[in-house]
Amino acid sequence: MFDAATYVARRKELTERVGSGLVVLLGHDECPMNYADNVYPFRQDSTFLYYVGLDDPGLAVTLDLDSGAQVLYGDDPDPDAVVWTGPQPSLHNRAQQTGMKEVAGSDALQATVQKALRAGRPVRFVPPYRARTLLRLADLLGAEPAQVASRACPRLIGAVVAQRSIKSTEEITHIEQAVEITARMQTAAMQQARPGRVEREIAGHIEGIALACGGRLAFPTIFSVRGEVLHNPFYGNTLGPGQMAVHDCGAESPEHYTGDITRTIPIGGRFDPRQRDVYTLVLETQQAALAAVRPGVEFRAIHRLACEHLAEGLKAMGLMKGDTQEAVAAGAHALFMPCGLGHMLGLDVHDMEALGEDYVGYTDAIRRSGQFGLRSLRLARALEPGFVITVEPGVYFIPALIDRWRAEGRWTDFIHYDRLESWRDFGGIRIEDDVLVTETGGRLLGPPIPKALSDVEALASG
Ligand SMILES: [Mn+2]
Repeated sequence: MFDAATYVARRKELTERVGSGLVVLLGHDECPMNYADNVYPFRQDSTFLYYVGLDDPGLAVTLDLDSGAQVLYGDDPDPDAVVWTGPQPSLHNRAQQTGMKEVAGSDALQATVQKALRAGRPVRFVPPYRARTLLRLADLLGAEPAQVASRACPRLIGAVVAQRSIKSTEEITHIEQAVEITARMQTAAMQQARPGRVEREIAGHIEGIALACGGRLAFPTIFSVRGEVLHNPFYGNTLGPGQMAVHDCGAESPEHYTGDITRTIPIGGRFDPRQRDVYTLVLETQQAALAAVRPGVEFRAIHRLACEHLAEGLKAMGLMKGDTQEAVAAGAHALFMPCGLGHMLGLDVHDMEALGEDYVGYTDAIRRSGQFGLRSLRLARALEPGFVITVEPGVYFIPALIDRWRAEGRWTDFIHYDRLESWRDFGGIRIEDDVLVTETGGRLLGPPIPKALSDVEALASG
């Protein structure tokens, strides 16, 4: 974790932003996998990590914004547990690490919350996404579980989003460390993705790199020759010559900051002419989008620019037709890119998504579109210095979507359905990098990761 001063300053800023009431920050408990004592690897809640930093289960914090009291709740280790866990720090030691003085047993939290409620004071918490946290909040509030989510505090959510959106220099260092590990994973996959190997062999090797570098995966790796399935968790295909593997992976740094990088790898080491055309289009689109990153520009405008770039290229390939701007305004290009151009990145790979995507990526003035494709854009609002974002255009040929749109007669003015028949088994291509918004533009984070067509071919052909 960072120095205590970092967490003290973050909590002070939160206090000033929110103003009054009792803030309750719940850390995570262990989460059983198949029986109580066999648990998933522990992952702390990211908002708790941000304000408290303590990476252990069973902790909570209250910030009394009126009195200034800050209390860490938890339990000192059971002396007998030392057999299983080895020596563990006391609650007091933990409090010192995060710059807090006052501690209390876990049981005391209920009384603190109930006292605030009885006094009619606002009890502020962020939306729970784990069942255990939801039930704990229900218990603390004396509410039905179904009522808890609606009592999450928009003012607290807004303050947390405002703070976590702007990455400090020390956070950027950790994100770059995560991207550096992720770069090794990408390079290794390019070297190992040979005809005859099975996807899981590559996925397993990549996961090992994350672990060996002191972190874990930030999300389940996508490594698939079925790249048109956007979040494909299946690793059972054998790599065949002439196929492409979409590889979207990210490591966490030891401090839980994440990387999120995608490359598309030609199996056998050479893209065929059609693959080259689409790869070049996606890469040029990404470069155009990256060049447009600067403070004050709405990310939805960069998304639109990227979509127009793709549609223009698809027209040149004979797959789309008509006026490019009209086609994109109508959403016809979403047949090929049905998702958003990118998202924020930080302690979460989709940073702060648990707080509510519309709080993170939208504002009162910039509302989410209901249009297919555009409605999946996670980030729309204007960029600010200190934002860390992904830029990840792609082109996908999704047979089920092509068939449905064709049957519905959708956008026949903009799409050459007949010509798409020979592209049904093409798969997909995505290229993704992580970018810091600076005062004047954007800076790619981490080391250069091969993406020029000839560099990727060179690595993939050994
Ligand atoms: Mn991403």
